[in-house]
Amino acid sequence: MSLLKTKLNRRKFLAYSGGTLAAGAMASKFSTIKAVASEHGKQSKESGSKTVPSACAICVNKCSLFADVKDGVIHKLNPNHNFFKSRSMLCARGNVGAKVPYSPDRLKKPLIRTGKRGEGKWKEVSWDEAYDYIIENVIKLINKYDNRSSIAFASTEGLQEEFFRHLTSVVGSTNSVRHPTLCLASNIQGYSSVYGTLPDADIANAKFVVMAGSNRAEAFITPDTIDLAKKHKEQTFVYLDPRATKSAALADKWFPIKPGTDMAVVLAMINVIISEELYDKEFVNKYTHGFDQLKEHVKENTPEWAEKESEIPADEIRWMARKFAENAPASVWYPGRRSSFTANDVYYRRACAILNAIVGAWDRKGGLIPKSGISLKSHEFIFPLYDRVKNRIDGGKVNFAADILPEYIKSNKGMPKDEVAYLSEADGSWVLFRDAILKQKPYPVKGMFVYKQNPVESVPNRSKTLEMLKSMEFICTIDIQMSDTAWYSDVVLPESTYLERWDPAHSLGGVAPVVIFRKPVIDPLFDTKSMKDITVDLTERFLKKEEFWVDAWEEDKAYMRDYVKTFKGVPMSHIIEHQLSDYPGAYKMLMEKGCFYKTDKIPYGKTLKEGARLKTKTGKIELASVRYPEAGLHALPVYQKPSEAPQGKYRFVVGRHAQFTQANTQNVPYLLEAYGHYTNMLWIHPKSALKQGLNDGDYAIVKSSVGEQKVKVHVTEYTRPDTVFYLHGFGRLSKWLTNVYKVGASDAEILEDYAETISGNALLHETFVEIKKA
Ligand SMILES: Nc1nc2c(c(=O)[nH]1)N[C@H]1C(S)=C(S)[C@@H](COP(=O)(O)OP(=O)(O)OC[C@H]3O[C@@H](n4cnc5c(=O)[nH]c(N)nc54)[C@H](O)[C@@H]3O)O[C@H]1N2
Ligand SMILES: Nc1nc2c(c(=O)[nH]1)N[C@H]1C(S)=C(S)[C@@H](COP(=O)(O)OP(=O)(O)OC[C@H]3O[C@@H](n4cnc5c(=O)[nH]c(N)nc54)[C@H](O)[C@@H]3O)O[C@H]1N2
Ligand code: SF4
Ligand SMILES: [Mo]
Repeated sequence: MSLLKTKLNRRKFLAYSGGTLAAGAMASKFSTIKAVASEHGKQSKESGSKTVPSACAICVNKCSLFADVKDGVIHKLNPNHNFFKSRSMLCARGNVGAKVPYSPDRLKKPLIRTGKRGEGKWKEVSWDEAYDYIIENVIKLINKYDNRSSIAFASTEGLQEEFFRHLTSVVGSTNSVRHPTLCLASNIQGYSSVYGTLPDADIANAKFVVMAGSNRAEAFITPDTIDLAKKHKEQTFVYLDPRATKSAALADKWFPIKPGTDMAVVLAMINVIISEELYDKEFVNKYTHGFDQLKEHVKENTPEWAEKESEIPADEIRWMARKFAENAPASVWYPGRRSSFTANDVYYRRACAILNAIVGAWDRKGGLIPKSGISLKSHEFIFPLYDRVKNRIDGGKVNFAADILPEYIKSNKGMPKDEVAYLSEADGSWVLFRDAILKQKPYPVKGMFVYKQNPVESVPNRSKTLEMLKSMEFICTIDIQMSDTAWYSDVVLPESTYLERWDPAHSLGGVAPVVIFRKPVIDPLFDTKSMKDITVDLTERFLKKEEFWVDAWEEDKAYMRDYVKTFKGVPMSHIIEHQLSDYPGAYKMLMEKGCFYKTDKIPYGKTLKEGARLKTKTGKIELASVRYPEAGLHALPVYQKPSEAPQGKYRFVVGRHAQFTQANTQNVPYLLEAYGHYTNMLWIHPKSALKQGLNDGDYAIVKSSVGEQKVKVHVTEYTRPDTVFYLHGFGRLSKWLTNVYKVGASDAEILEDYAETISGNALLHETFVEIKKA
């Protein structure tokens, strides 16, 4: 639904889903951190010891924790043993979180740029000065372009993100762009088209698990990572990845699959299961739609065909299919998380979902489990109706959408070429969004707020992102450190770290939902604020500017005044109490046990009960989609052969490491030391290294059509000869990230910017690179 179409239905529009209440240098780095901490200890008025419940914010998992604080200094963070989701674990990153507030590289005061953009000249200012600067610029831009949508809002999930989104609504822009189209948008779309939701997997009880491109041993998702590591005896774990990651080390079988061909394997498994009549007939009849179409569709997809595509032996595919059916319903083709892979990703994820469905491994012990949540009381979210607003810049038909499709997919009739078929109103599509800004089509967007996101490193094709930032007349970034995006901004606001602020309660969906929250473990060390306070302060100041509201309704202003009153006067603890008010005793449990849950048992079978409906058009599991053909897409997942690497080039893939979160924790000395190398390295197979004349430890230039980087060479059999890799988050541009500034190579710099046009997800595995000795 378009925001503009909501005029008639103005008070009903809950715009955003889930909105609740309303190296040698190393040693010296360590001592600096210790010095900052002990310095703070001297200053702190607190004395004695205390234990404070809160939650980690270093990655998406938000593990509940108890902090030990001594004399006002964080001594240690401990896992919360009540928090069953993480199975009583805080990972290495979570532990090192104790040092985050004391990092010498963190932001300490609001900053306004004084030199040229990206030159790194800043002046420290008061919050009042920063706010005045922001308000003046926002009003100037809205007036200049006569359009509130001329200001964009970019953000990544987190418990304070809802306040940032409120700021979006105050300014009144339709242009918000969030992290899903860099991460899991195609996964959500693919699974939802079959089940109406992206489910979780019951790894603890599954007997047969296949993970393809989900490196759970290094890319942590709780509880899956821990359950996999504690693998029970009856479990068989098969892992498909062009690289031998730590997950491969845990696996019973690892297949170095040819990148981009996973769907061929899934279709062949479906083919075997159907042709050998191993599927669950009763389940298929009762709960699914379109089985006959599916049967017809996969007729030609034999294991022998899939072997040619994927390079996994046909016999092994047959074995996987039979085992998958034999162990059902305790069988899982793991849905994974990041799916910003290749151009047929949505169809691929649909195929995975279908595989699980035909053996009846849905909503039953050991299978796929629909996500459930604990619904918290929320504030109705209102998007004010201003006159000076235009539709999203990346929405609807855009005449350049074909530019972001890789060549080989352009002939595929099931792929939209002039728009994103299922563009999320709140999330947008990052790659299209940036192109629309650069092309100034359909209108100019010249201002930008960025919250808890670092698009310079997160969006493929870094030079293009820099070009976009340079085209802006105003950029405000809210971060805890000088990210590369902050480095190119005009005003930088320092948020208090997660250990220094209250965050609202949040329900973590999963096989068994649980609510967490954040409470300050220590007082803010520097002149920082939470996003909530920043939003409230700015809303209050905007309210004083008559000229800002000329195109608003009186009731919108009243709503904003009410918002300020609610969030300014009321402590967060009261807000959390309100959020949990449907559950007697919940608030007390949250404060004492650090988390709130109704049960830690998985509620199997809710969607299989008589009369239950899934959120699909038929209410059933749609093996053949009813909606897709209406949108000009295929009803069934169609395989598209990926491009072969051009002569002398290699496919570049991305991935994670247990010590680092995205492009976020690389600057932390302890984690860099634990990683061991202090920099990232190019994984290249010995045969390919020989061809390129490279030895282990040499430096190489890795070049794509959009950029090049110099990187140290790591010759290893842990990657396929046609595939190369180096870790995300290095080769940074911000000089204030002192441990990683220009250390190693940036992957964003060399990734070509393709997108998948059903969900709008970026494609991070469609780049081929040349490699030469440096
Ligand atoms: N430690 C840590 N944990 C994290 C994060 C983090 O940054 N650090 N981030 C969190 C977030 S936001 C996300 S989205 C998840 C991401 O977690 P995952 O979804 O597991 O993503 P990646 O680590 O990116 O792993 C992708 C893997 O796919 C492989 N691969 C590449 N191409 C192909 C292919 O065509 N087929 C197959 N089968 N494999 C392929 C790559 O080699 C890589 O090992 O992790 C979450 N957890
Ligand atoms: N090349 C490449 N691109 C990728 C990926 C990849 O593997 N390779 N992975 C993709 C995936 S799966 C994802 S999810 C995205 C993630 O991309 P982003 O959402 O950009 O995430 P991060 O790189 O972790 O950057 C997060 C920023 O938030 C800041 N931050 C941390 N805590 C706080 C806080 O409490 N308050 C505020 N205000 N700021 C905070 C950090 O300092 C950092 O600058 O990247 C995607 N893009
Ligand atoms: S997995 Fe690690 S980094 Fe992520 S929230 Fe949990 S403890 Fe923190
Ligand atoms: Mo992600």
